[in-house]
Amino acid sequence: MRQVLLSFLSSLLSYHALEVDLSTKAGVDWKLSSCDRSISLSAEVPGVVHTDLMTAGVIEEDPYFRFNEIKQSWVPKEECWRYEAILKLGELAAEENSFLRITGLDTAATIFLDNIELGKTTNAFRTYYFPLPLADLSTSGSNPKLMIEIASPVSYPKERAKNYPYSVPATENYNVWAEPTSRNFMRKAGSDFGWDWGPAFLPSGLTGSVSAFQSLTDIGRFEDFVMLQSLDIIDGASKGNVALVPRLRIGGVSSKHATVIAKVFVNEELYLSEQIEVSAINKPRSMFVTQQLSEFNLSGVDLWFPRGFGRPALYTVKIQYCPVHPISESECQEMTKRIGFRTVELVQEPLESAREATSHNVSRGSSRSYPDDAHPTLQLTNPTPASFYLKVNNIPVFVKGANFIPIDVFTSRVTASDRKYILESAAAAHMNMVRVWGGGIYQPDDFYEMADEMGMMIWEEVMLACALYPRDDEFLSNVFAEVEDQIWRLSTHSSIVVLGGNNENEVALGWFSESIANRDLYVADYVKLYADTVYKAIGTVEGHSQRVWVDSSPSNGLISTSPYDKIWEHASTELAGDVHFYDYSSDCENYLTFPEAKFISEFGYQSHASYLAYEPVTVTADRHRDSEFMQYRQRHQNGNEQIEAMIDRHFSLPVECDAGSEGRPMGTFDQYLYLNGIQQSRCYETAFDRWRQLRSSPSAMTMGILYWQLNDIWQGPSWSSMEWGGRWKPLMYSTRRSFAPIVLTPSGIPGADNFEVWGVNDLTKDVDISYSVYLVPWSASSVLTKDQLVLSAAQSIGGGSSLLLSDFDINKMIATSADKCSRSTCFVMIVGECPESPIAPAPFFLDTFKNTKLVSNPNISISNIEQLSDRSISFTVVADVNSPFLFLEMTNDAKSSSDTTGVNGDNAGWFSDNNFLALAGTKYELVYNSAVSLRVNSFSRRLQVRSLQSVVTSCS
Ligand code: BMA
Repeated sequence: MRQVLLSFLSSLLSYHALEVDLSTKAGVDWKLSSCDRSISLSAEVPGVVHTDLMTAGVIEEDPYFRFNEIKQSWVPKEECWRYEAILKLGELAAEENSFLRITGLDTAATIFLDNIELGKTTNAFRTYYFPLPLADLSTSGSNPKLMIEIASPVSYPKERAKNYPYSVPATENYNVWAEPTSRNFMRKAGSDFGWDWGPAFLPSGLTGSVSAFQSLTDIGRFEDFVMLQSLDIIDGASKGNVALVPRLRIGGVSSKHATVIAKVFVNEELYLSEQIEVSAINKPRSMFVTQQLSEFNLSGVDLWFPRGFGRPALYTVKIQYCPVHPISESECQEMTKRIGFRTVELVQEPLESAREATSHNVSRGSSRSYPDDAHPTLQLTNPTPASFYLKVNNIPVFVKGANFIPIDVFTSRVTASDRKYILESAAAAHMNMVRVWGGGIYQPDDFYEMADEMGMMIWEEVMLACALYPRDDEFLSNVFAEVEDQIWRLSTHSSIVVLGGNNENEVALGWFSESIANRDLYVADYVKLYADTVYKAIGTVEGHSQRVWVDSSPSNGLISTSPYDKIWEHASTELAGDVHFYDYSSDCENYLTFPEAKFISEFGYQSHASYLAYEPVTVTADRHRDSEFMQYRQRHQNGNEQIEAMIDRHFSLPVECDAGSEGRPMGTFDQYLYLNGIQQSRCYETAFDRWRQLRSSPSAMTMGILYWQLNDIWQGPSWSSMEWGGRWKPLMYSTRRSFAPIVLTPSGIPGADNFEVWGVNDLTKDVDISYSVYLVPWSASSVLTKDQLVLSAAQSIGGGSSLLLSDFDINKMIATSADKCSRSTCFVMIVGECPESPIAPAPFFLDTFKNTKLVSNPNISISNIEQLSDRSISFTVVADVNSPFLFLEMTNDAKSSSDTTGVNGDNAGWFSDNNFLALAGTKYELVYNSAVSLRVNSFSRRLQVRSLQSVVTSCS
C-alpha cells in the first residue's frame, strides 16, 4: 500500500487522524468568485455567498434592511459561484482509500479536483463521498485545487421544471420577487425561495462540513449508528427492559475486504464486541455500507419522558470501530450518543360519540396567494370520527407546542446557542413539542441533542412542503438518499416522536388546477414519493416501529399503518387526523370559530414585528402602517388588511392628533404595532383555552395544539410568537400562561348572556384546586375584595382531564353586583390555587375594548431593580389603576441597535410574566431573563412599560 499523506494529517487527533478538516477554521484558505470572475474574494467555509459578500463589503448593508432583499437579488441570479481552495498534499495517497466528504452543499454543484470532475451534487440535505483520484494528479504536483461550482438557484430549478414532461405546481408566495421559483425541482430549503413570512435570498454556499478522509486499513469512515429498540415497560411505567440492535453506517469503504471489531458500551460498560467484515465490493465506492450487530439487552432502564411527564433519562452509548489489526491506535474510530428509551404510539380509535357532520370546513379558506377557485370546499361525505393522540410510555400526552421555521435565512450565522435559546423559550412557555416544519431545513445535531435532554418532543418533517413534486427516477433516488442520510443522523434521538412525510402536500392536491383536473396522475406521484420513496428509505434505516409515521400533515388519519392505505379525501377534517386551521374572517375571540378537532398541528393569525424590531431595519419614512415598506414586507396576500380588521373588531385603532409635516407621528405606528401584538395573543388564547377545554369531550377529544409559528426568519409580519432577534411577542407570554399544566379558563361568546369557567389538568394525577371568581370595576382602586366576589369554590380535577367548573349568568351577576357594574365598566377575574402547580389569574372581558371604559393615567411604576445573576434581574411593577395588557419591553441597546447580524443577540430574553392585566395597586414581582450578560443600569435605561391606556384613540 502506498503511504498516504495529506499533509494536514500529521498534526491530527485520534479519531480524526484519518480525517482532514477543510474548513476555514482549520486553516484552509478558501476563495470565492462569481462565474465570470468579476468578483473575487476570501470565503469562509462553512458559510454562504451572501455573508462572504458582506464581509468583503461587496454587499454593504444588512440584507434585512429595508428593501435590500430586492437590491441583493443579483446574488442568486449569478450564473454560478465558485469556491476554490488549494489542498496541500504531501505524498500521493492510495487512491483506494481517499475520499472527499461534504455535507450541506447548497445546492446544485459540480466538484473538480484540478481539472478532474469528481461529481455533481443536487441536494443540500445529503452527505456526499467522492473518491479522490489521487493517482491522476501526478501532473499537477502535490497541491491540487479543489473547486466547487454552484449553479444559480434561480435558474437551475426552472430549467428542470421546463424539461419535465408535465406541470408540477408549487404554491407561489405573494409579493416575492423570485416567483414563480419552481422550488419543488430543487432539494434546497423551500423557504430560501421566499415564503408567506419570509424573504427570497436563495443563498448558495458550503453550509456543512468539507473534509478529506483516508483509511489506511480499508475500514472506511464510521459515519453513524442507529440503535433499534424494543421496549417492555415495567415497574408501574417508570422503567423498562429493552432489547437493542445496533446498526452501523460506514462511508468511504474501499473495494478490499476489511475486518473490523465493533464494541458497544453503555454508560462505559462493555455490552457487545463483535467482528464484522466491510467492503464496497460490487458497490460504487461513493456509497455507504450498513452492518448490523447482534441484539443485546438492558434491564431495568429508566425511561425517557417528555416534559411534564417525568425525567427524560438518557444513557451514554459509545461504539468503537477498529480494524482487527490496527496499524496504530489512531485507526480506531468511535462515536458516542446519548440515547433514551421510550415507546410512542398514535392512538386512532373510533369515536362513537363524535358528530356525524360538521359545520366547520377545516380547509385553508382563501389565505393563499393563488386564485380562490383553486380551493374547492371539501364536502365531508363519509367522515369516520376517530381519536388522534400520542401515547408515550403508554401515557396519553396532550401535545402543546408550535411550529419551528429556520432561525435565519443565512444558516451559517445561526449558532448552537441561538437554537438553544429558542428551545429554552419553548420550554419556558410550557411547550412539550416543536414541529420542525417541512419547508425549511433539517436542524443540526445539537438541536435534537438539546431536545433529548429537555424532554422536548419533536415532530420532524421531511423537507417537502406546500407543493406537488416530480417523480422522475433521478428526483426519487435523490430524495431516497436524502431521507436515508437524515434518518441515520436523527434516528437515535428519543425526542423525535413523529416523522412526517411532508407539510400539506396531500391537501395541496386540491389547490392546483392541474391536480384537480388530473387527480390520478398526481395521486400516483404522491404515492411514489411518500410511500415508495420516503417511507421505504426510513424503513431501510430504522424500520417502522421506532416512532409514529404520518405521511402528510394535515391528514384525515390513517386507516391502517400501511402507507398505501389512505383515505384520499378530506385531508383536513375535524373528525379525524390532524388539522391546519386558518380563518381570517371570523371573530378569533369567539371560541366557536375553532373546530372541535382532534389535533391541531397548525393554526394562527399574523402580527407585525414590534416597533423595536422594525427600528433598525427602517428609516422614519417607513414607520407608518401603510408605508411602502409595510406593504413590501407583507408576503401573505391581504395580510395587512386582515390584521387591521382583526384589531378593529375589538380595539379602537390609534389616531393621529398632531401629524406634523413628516406625516403620522411615530407614536401612532408604535401603538398600532403594540395593539397588533396584543390582538394576536387574544386570538390564540381563545383557541388554546377552547381546545384544552375539549380534551375530555367524548366527541372532540382534542389532544394536541401546535400553533403556527414559533419563531421568525426576519423582521416582518408573520404568525410568530418570537421575533427575529429573540424578543418574545405578547403571544409568547400569553402562551406561557395558557399552556401551564393546570389552568382555569373562561369560555364565553362575546356579548352572550353567560360564560363558563373550566379547569384543565394535564398532570397524570388528580389535583385539588380552589378558585374564586370576582366581578371587578375597571375603576376600582382596591381589587379582589369581598364585595367583588361572585363565587368561591373547591374542586378536584382528574389527571389528564378537563372539567366544567361553573356557569354564570352575566346579566344576573351584573344586576346583583355591589358596584353597579355594567359590561363596559367591569371585568371578571378568575383566580385559583393548586398545590401541584401555580395557576395564572385569568380575566374574562364582558365587552370589547372599544366600549370598555378604562381609567386613564395608570401611572405604572418600576422599583426594586436588583441583579439576581449575570443574566437575570428582578424588579417590581405596580399600576395605580387596572391596566390591561401591561407590556414590558427592552428597547434596543444604543450601541448595538444597528448591528442586526446577531440572530439572538442583545435583545433576546424574556420576562417571567408580561402582557397581563395588572390589577390596581398589586405588586408584581417579576424577573427578566436575558440571553446575554446584563447589568442593572443598562436594564433600567432600556426598560419600557405601557398598557392599553397608552394607546391614543381620540384627540379630544
Ligand atoms: C401553513 C404552513 C406554512 C405557512 C402557514 C401560514 O401552511 O405550512 O406554509 O407559512 O401555513 O400560511
